[in-house]
Amino acid sequence: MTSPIEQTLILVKPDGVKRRLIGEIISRIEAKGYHLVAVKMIEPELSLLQAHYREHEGKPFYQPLLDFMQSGPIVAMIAEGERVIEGFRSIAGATDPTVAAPGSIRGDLARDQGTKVVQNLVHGSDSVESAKREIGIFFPELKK
Ligand code: D4T
Repeated sequence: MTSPIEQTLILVKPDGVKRRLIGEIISRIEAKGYHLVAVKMIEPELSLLQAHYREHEGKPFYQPLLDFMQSGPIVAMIAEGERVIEGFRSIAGATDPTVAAPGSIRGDLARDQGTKVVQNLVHGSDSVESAKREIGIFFPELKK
């Protein structure tokens, strides 16, 4: 079986940065064997987050999600490798950290904090199309 090399957008969310987990998260990505091809710390503009999370507009957690994502710096990264989109979502674990599998980033390092939006440390693109779109949003300077 041959798999194409993919790229995915990974974010360390403000809870991950505040809890000093950037290194731990990057270690897990690299230990799995993926290559980081771009990394930067940013405080994203509202318009950038609105573009990124447009699919969630109107949902009850939408505004809390935007507020949370603006509550401190985040780290944006592009990781590369065969099936990296699926592979990173596997090492990130389920969206709800309470039930995310032990061994995953969210399962080992996060839990329900009683907040209106789930604080789950990381984001990873969920498809090739999303990855292209999200990399364009967070890394416009890399557009070919
Ligand atoms: P992200 O996009 O941050 O990687 O997370 P997921 O891919 O795992 O989840 P998502 O896009 O469906 O949700 C985005 C963000 O909103 C929070 N959330 C989500 C929440 O607080 N309540 C919910 O019911 C859902 C679905 C968690 C992640």
